[in-house]
Amino acid sequence: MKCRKCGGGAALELRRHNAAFCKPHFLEFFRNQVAEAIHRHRMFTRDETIMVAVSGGKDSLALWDVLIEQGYRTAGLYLDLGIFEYSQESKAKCESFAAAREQTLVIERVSQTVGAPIPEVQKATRRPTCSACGLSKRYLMNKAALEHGYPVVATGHNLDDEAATLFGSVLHWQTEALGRQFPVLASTHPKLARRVKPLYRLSELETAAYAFLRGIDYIVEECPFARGATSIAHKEALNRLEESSPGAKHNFLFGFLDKARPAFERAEPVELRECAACGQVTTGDICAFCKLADLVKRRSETTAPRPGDTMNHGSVAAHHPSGRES
Ligand code: Q46
Ligand code: ZN
Ligand code: ZN
Repeated sequence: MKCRKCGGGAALELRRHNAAFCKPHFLEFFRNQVAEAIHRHRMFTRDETIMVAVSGGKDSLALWDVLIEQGYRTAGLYLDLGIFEYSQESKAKCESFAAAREQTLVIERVSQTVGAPIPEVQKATRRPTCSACGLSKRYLMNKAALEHGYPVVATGHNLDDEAATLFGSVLHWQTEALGRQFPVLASTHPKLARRVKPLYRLSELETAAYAFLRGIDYIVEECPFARGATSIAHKEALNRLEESSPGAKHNFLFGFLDKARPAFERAEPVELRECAACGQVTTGDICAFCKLADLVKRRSETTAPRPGDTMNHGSVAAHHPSGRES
């Protein structure tokens, strides 16, 4: 295999592009794809400071790395979800990444705002863990951006993530979600930060290769709740399609963005107001996050201490099952 650009030995073959690249030319390809995403969708300018939401995984750290390297002003945001050892290890990766590059890292603890770590929040809702987690993450990202004065939040969603989300929405014909699926979500209210996905043109394989070639130390383990999540099943189905027909994922996502999405866009923007409890933006009186936090609070008040519990007050739900706050 030879590099398409220089004819030297290739480090990576990209079947969907019918091309192979050596290390420097792959890194150039990666940066160009990110630059194209930023430019095409006017994601941000060099005058803005971008808050990069990092999980400690390859995608978000690759994103932060490429933005720093391209000279953008950035700050990291790590949301500590309180998910056992996974959260401790992923936080440590983000902290050492930020320290090595002398970047600001804002850390927000979910247990502080919601009243309990994610595994306990799930018990209060009795809905899939990822739905309470996703809601909390979106809320806290926006809250942190507002409080720290950052106009835009960038996430590490890649082409595989976006294609899997699209596949899930199409399977259930979730037309609202289809209308919202886009690499940029504009700020439609002074209290809403813009949300952007500069890696949407790059596959998971490509972000992994970038992280490896740049020597980024990321957490390889997935969140324990990712196992069995429907999004994983959707990714596997798309990977099988991709194997027999390279470029299928790309065509599925890009075809939707170019040709189908306008049909799902709302003619009228939704009316937004401020939550009566927390002041963040919502469509009702009380936002979904405050309702969730209230549910967690009520559960912790009614949860009677079990035999063997060392605590004799009603805050069992606010603690890690192992007795250690993460
Ligand atoms: S962190 Fe949260 Fe994910 Fe874990 S609980 Fe689900 S949504 S899988 S990206
Ligand atoms: Zn080359
Ligand atoms: Zn609220």
